[in-house]
Amino acid sequence: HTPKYLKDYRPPAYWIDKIDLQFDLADDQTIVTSTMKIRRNNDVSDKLTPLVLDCRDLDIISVVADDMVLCSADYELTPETFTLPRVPELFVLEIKNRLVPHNNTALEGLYRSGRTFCTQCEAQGFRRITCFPDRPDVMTLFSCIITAEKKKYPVLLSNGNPVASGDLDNGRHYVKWEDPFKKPSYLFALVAGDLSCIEDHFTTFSGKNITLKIFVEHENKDKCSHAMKSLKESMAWDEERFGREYDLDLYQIVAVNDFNMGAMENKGLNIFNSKYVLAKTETATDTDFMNIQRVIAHEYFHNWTGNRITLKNWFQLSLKEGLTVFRDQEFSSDLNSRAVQRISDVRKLRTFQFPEDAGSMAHPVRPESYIEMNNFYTMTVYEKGSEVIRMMFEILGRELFRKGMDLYFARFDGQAVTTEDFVQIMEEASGIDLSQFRLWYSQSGTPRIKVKREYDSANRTLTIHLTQNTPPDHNQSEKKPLHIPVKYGLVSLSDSNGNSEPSGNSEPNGNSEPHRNPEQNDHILHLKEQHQTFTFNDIAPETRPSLFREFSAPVIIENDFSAEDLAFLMANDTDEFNRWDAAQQLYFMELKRIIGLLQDEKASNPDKTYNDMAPPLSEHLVNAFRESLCNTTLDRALIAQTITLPGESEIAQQYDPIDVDAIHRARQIMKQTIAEKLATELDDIIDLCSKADPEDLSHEAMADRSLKNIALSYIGSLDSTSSHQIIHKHYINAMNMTDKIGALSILCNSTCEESTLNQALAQFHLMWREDPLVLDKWFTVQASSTRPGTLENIKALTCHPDFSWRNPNRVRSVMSILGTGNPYIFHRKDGNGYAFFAEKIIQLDKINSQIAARLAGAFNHWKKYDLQRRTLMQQQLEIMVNTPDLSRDVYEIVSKALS
Ligand code: DPP
Ligand code: ZN
Repeated sequence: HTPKYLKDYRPPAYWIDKIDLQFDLADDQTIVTSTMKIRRNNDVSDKLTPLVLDCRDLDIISVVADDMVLCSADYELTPETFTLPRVPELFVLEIKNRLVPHNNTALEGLYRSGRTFCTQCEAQGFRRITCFPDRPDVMTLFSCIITAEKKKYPVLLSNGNPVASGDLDNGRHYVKWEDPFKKPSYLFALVAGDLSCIEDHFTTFSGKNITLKIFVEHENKDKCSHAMKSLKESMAWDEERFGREYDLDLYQIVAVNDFNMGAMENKGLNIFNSKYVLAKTETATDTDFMNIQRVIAHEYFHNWTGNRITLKNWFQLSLKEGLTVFRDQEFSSDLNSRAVQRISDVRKLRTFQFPEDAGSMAHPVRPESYIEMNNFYTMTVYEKGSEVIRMMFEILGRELFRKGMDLYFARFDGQAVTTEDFVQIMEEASGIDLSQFRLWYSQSGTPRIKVKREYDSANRTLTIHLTQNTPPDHNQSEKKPLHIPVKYGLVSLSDSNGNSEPSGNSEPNGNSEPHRNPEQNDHILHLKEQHQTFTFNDIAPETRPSLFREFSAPVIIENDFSAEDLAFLMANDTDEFNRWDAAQQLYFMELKRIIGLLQDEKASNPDKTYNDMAPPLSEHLVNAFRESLCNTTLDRALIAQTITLPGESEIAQQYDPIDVDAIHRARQIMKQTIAEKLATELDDIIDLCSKADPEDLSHEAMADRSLKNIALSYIGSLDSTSSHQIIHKHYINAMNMTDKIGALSILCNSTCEESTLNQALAQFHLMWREDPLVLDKWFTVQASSTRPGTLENIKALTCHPDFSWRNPNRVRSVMSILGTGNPYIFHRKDGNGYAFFAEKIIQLDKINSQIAARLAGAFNHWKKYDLQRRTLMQQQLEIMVNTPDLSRDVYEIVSKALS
């Protein structure tokens, strides 16, 4: 399990100009024949340089080099490499090998999902199909002939265009595909199955007519229209916003049930987890609909940012992922609500990326080493990577950023490049120096920004001191100051536009001039030093600065705001994101106060449990909450976001050690108090928001449902039969999945009678047992519960006849929820949560190591807990790391956690 390092990168020794693949598919085995035109890379190799191809446990049948049949003594085969010691400068190599796809439970390479054959090659799955230089900088022309029994596998697909097809003997048939674009092997795809197809068309801006096809199992044909609509929206948006036109005549999407990732951007043949394709209002929630739109767009956008321009090596993953996430976030913002989109993206970043950046797997956006590449498809590479692009977008401004993108496409089309190439292009297009900015790619950790204000009433000046500090970690023992764009406004009652420029600075240590983007209303302060001071003149006394508007940098902000300042910003800030954030800060402040009171009470009464304590909530918080709830002018989707409390994991980040039980209890007290004090207001809102047509997917209808369901969750938190009856009634009357699962999830977290809950769950199961995606939700709501007995129920769920360790969605619906979504249960003080979890990781590792490694990440923060929990988690990590034949995936995660 040795690491690979960025510093060891060397260009490939040989190029593969062309590969012709043939797959002979049958139920028991598949024969793969690969014919490669190989050319020495004379820049780095000579005739003594051996040809080393990647492979992974391949069963080779025959090898032919330039028509010469080789015997096994002529080549060297190890589990991971195929080597020919001496080869000519230019030659043809044919390798035949045997695969058994139905035994492939890792779901990498060629495998079966139900009765369908499919592939997943990113990052290094192609080497499980055939011997090849399986690295993204080897770009090759692919053709692919697929043969299979016609009746069982009428649909045979690969990348590019179909160029020939026909019937063969024995009821078999074939289709030949050719992809006119060179591509790295990770973008290869093949599908064979008995599938339905829905078809549509898109006319590009140059008038080209593109055929769009979505392939699904026959029974799902009525669930594709939203995905198709989203695809057309994506194609139009990429033309409009980035001038990018689609380049083949055909765009195909296939939905499969067994898939490790969300979806895969294979050239001309995207393969999707069915979760991100299939939807109708009876079976999918509003969130599902939004996610489908986003993921369809994301994979489509990869055609330019990822496929046409690809990666020089896997360390550059964020070049395509960070950029493509930025593009899909912008797409979702343009099509839906920008503020709501930003809030949900930031919530995701804070809940998942910030802890990753502070834990044992912390790594820079451009990592410098990996043991298993699959472990680096992370929140840091994706979400922080997108924030880094977003900061460049803010620093350059919309127009210069677009100019940079145009130049990027023009310069690097058809090439495999690096994040450094991207930053250089942005500098070239804009003339802006990004040398310090580059640190965002190489330095890990979340910067903390301390804000201190000083108001001089005699001179009417407001001075803001900003101090940045990134805690050291195993990547860098000393962190340099970053270039941080601070988008800001000044909020006062007289000038609620909040636009004022700071005057020159008096501090000696290099304070920058304010920079203004002509096309933007907000100003940006450029924080580049560790400490910088900005002074604003002629400022009214009640003015508050609104900093990091729209969350202009992925940092932790430590404000000096009082509850009163926050209430003021909640009411008056023109930046919708910061209004929401002010509310969140206010909740945090109150939660921390309550947690402190709980801990104090426990310290003086060690026998008491937190459940017996109920310190009262501050009146100002209830009032602020009431004002948000009853705001009749605001978008209801924003109200829903505003009245959603920070989650337990987000609160936990503010503590070391983390007191899981106090955090849970404080949040519960807050919910219950609000539910009691604002019962009438909540009831009114629920009524008001219950009028939307259950099939309506407009923003307003979705907003109403989200506000109604969050309001219901407050009611459901009360320990009273009448409130349980209200939720139950909503469950019974729900006319779409959003409302159905919303109410069921509230019931699962309530103190309602066991029989009521069991009856509802049984009814739901009976209704949806045939629909795997809906059944996932049934598992998830139960695994998310904080009722007593949840861990025992989760254990039982993993033995349920409908549970399978082979299906990643099903595993995630229970295990990921327990490991990352339900801290109160996972961190049970007796350690049973940890023991169960580790045992299952070890078992799952034999089936699907990629998913097992994901789960193992739940232990990454073990050092942040109290001694008892820490010891228990450490024990489980030791058990895992000492397991014989542990995969390198899980090994990397647990060994890094222990080190
Ligand atoms: N398919 C994954 C994604 O699009 C990996 N490329 O993010
Ligand atoms: Zn992607």
